[in-house]
Amino acid sequence: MSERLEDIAAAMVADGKGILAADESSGTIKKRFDAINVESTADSRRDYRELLFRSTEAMKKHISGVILYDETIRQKAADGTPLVDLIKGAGSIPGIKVDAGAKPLAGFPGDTITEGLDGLRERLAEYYELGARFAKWRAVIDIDTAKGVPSATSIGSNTHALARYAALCQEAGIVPIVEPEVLMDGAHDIDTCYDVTKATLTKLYLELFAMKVKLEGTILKPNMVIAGKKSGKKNSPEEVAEKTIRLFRETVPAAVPGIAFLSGGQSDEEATANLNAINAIGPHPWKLTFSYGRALQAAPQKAWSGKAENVPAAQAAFAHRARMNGLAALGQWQQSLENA
Ligand code: 5MM
Repeated sequence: MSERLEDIAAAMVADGKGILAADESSGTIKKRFDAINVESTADSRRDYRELLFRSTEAMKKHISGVILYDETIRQKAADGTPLVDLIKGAGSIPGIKVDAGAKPLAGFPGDTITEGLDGLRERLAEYYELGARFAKWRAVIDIDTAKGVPSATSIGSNTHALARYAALCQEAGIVPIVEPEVLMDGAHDIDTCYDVTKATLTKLYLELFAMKVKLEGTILKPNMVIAGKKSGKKNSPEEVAEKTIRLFRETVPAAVPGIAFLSGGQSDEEATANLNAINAIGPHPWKLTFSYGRALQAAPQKAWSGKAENVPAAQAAFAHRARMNGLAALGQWQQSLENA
């Protein structure tokens, strides 16, 4: 495969394909495993991720790349094959989460800042050697309007860090996935989500320009424009699609090859239906696909529940969600296919 950043980025958003976010840090995967009564050990984490990467048909047809955690990029399958080789063997691209997580932003209660820039140049060089051709950095922007969250300082410092990360990735021959996640957890309405996401994306592209990042060699991983979960409001896929696309047309340059959404706690089918509605109102200047963690993995995790005899059922559940989202990335999903 070509090593040019723009070619890697184009392959990450190839037609009908999207990204599997399997980069849960140790604390997050423990939470996921607790929910299915599985002890989180290096071996159980390996077994679970191995079953995903060995879902060959789904990987080949619908998964363009996999975001890994530091532990996973170094792990070997039970038969000794490096997990990275399983991913490459399925025609998919290995990627790596390089941020060190969101920490409280000093002086701004309720805001966070994502850390991890120190030593990043050296870590990227090592990850390149280990096979990573793209990376991910997630900035977390919460919404709590009564408390003045997010502050302009939070948006400014998080987007500045994203731009510094992106520039270092490109220097290392690695495509940066730029993820400014405006959380869907709050009590806000869809228009507040629109306004905060607009402020965030506007500042993000100013920072990326200032840092001389080549947009053709980047992928944006944003939230959809949607009401917060605690608002109790459910927006129709058509409203989510209309507002999300209107916002991107105002803020995301056409030079960006692709936008790969996070699912953010939406249900599996909601995340698929919303992505489908977004693509159904195209054409758009960028590819629009998925980079889902929970919305791709909740079903296979439940089906697996830590038992070797459940591996085929878990792989079938993963293949189903990958196919549904692959169709949604083309605007060809229908509700009736969910039960087929
Ligand atoms: C898979 O979850 C990722 C890792 O999160 P932690 O660092 O907290 O363990 C997360 O960054 C994920 O890639 C994105 O948020 C998208 O995942 P969802 O589940 O929102 O689609």
